[in-house]
Amino acid sequence: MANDPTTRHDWTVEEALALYERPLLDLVFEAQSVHRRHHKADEIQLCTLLSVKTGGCSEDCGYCPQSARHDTAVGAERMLPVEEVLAAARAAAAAGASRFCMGAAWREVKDGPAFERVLEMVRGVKALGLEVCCTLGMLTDAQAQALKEAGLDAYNHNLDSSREFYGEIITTRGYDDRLETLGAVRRAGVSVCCGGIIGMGEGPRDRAALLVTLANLTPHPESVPVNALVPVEGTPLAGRPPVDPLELVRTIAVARLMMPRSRVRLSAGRSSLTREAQVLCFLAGASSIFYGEKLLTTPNPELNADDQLLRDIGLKPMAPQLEARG
Ligand code: SAM
Ligand code: DTB
Ligand code: SF4
Repeated sequence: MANDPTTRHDWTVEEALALYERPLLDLVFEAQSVHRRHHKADEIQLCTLLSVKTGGCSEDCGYCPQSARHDTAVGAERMLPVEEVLAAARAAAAAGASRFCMGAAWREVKDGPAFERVLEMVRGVKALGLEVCCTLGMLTDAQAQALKEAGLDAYNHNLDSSREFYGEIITTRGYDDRLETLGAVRRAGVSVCCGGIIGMGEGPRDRAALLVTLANLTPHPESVPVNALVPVEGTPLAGRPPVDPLELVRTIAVARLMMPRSRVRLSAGRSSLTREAQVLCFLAGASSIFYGEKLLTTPNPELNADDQLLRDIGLKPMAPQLEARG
């Protein structure tokens, strides 16, 4: 019998690790069984990303090509004009995406013209009938509230790894800073999108501990992005060997079992996965992808390849889930 721990918030690392280490076919079977209880099995969410402010970031995240502390091919660029962002959002909607996510290479949001411009982007994207998401770094309660009032549906802010491993990757801000921003997002009534990265040199226990932190948030994050490290030349993690796709499958399956109602997103790293590995991730409970040729600064599969994959396996793009507006 599939075990269905719907809304537990008292997970231990030992329990999560025991799930992670189960025989793969049992784990995937159980994850798919739980998935089908809470989600439509033939639907996938397509989210399109756009970097609205690229590069020059003051943080030292070891994986990130946008950190000013790493010598990568990504330079500091100006913030995009609102019209250019809305043109990209219209194109994403026309291609079939239901959510549009805007990223900025900021440590934190600062009040002023740049934030005002983001609010305008949020209002504009929302008016196109898309779900709208942002990832802008740390936020205060007032900023989260302003984003909510502009129509923001979701905010992405990742914990990236376990509390223990986090310090190996980022030194310029702490785990508790991240949790504080997640609290501000939640208090403002914006959906929480929070996950991590695998393949940075962490072990199964770190992956289990990250999932425990996520699953013990009340309520669970509505979206859980699981990224495979995209190693970028010039970053400290450039030389990491590629993660075994089956580790990605296990991470997704355990996320699915621990947070049955959350949407688990197979996020960065799809360009280096075979179609078959991606299908296994879907079987393990992922039902969302980034759709568009570029993530923020690195390549993602071509639209044609993704369209073909979804057709071949019979998955249909989800429509935007917009809150009824009074
Ligand atoms: N600056 C904001 C922040 O850090 O919250 C928003 C943008 S940041 C690029 C969003 C997320 O992208 C990071 O938290 C990290 O999880 C993911 N990311 C960045 N570079 C990556 C890489 N090379 N491979 C996989 N994921 C990556
Ligand atoms: C998330 O978890 N993954 C996305 C999104 N949230 C913002 C970002 C992936 C970035 C990959 C590296 C790049 O393209 O710069
Ligand atoms: Fe800056 Fe975000 Fe990249 Fe970290 S992940 S360096 S905060 S853009």
